[in-house]
Amino acid sequence: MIQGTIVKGIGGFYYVKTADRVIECRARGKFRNQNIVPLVGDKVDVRIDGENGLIDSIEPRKSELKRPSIANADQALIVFAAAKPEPSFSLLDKLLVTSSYNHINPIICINKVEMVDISTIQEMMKPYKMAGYNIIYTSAKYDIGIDKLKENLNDVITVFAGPSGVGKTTLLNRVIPSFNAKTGDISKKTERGKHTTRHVELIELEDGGFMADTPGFSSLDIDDIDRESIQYLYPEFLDLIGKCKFTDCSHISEPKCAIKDAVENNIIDIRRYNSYVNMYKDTFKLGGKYK
Ligand SMILES: Nc1nc2c(ncn2[C@@H]2O[C@H](COP(=O)(O)OP(=O)(O)O)[C@@H](O)[C@H]2O)c(=O)[nH]1
Ligand SMILES: [Mg+2]
Ligand SMILES: [Zn+2]
Repeated sequence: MIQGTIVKGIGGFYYVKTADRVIECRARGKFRNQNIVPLVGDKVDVRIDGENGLIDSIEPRKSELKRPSIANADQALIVFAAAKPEPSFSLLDKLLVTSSYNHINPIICINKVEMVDISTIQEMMKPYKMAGYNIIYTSAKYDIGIDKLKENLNDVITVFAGPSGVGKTTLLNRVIPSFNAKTGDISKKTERGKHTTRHVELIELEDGGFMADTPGFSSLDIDDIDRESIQYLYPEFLDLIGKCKFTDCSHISEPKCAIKDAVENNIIDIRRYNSYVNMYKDTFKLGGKYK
């Protein structure tokens, strides 16, 4: 039996990357009987049978995304452009919250940095730096920050997130030069349809680890998040939760709220706090859950 990671699945065949090669595999019948569908990203045990293999067991998944369909993603590289298109901070916050909720570590990547004055970009990203997020500044076009980005991708499975046109495919081509994916023009807004039909593939990085080749998906498909859980998905809140006057404080309108105090004292950025309030209030429109 050898161990490997499923890097591609097409028509009942699974391609499993082992230490030294990729093996074409079928899955054992028992999975179908148990209603288990092997996913790209699954860590599996393979029984070798001549040239081919048979997937014998699947390790429990650390994370699971539905769209793109991928197991065990460790990280989400959340890409926005410094300009063209202008970043949407509400979408950024949503992607941060949903990736953390799915136990996927978020990294923020601001691409196209050559288009905007660096001090303007840093000011723009200050709330996220204060919150403790890992932020990488890149220009895929001018090869800025690519080495730093690569360092952050070693040994783990990374998926892209972010709107289309920000440079995800261009970054992927920079990080893995042997992989030649098509970049799109901002004007082409046909991407969604394409993504839902295509197969996810994991591309191996030079120094170990994998990147999913899915192009722009602008929301991670998630299970519903309870209203009370949202606060735990804002990392800069964590030390203060439980220190409000009311133990079940929602940090919206209660008196003596530790979170609101921190906002007053510029320890928590007001933009992030407002984003929390919006997300919290949105759950009332959505029947109690954030979707
Ligand atoms: N100015 C500039 N343009 C870039 C940069 N990275 C990508 N682009 C351009 O942005 C457009 C969208 O890139 P693409 O990689 O297809 O974006 P995706 O939709 O996120 O995959 C293309 O025309 C790229 O050439 C960059 O760092 N600077
Ligand atoms: Mg793309
Ligand atoms: Zn509070």
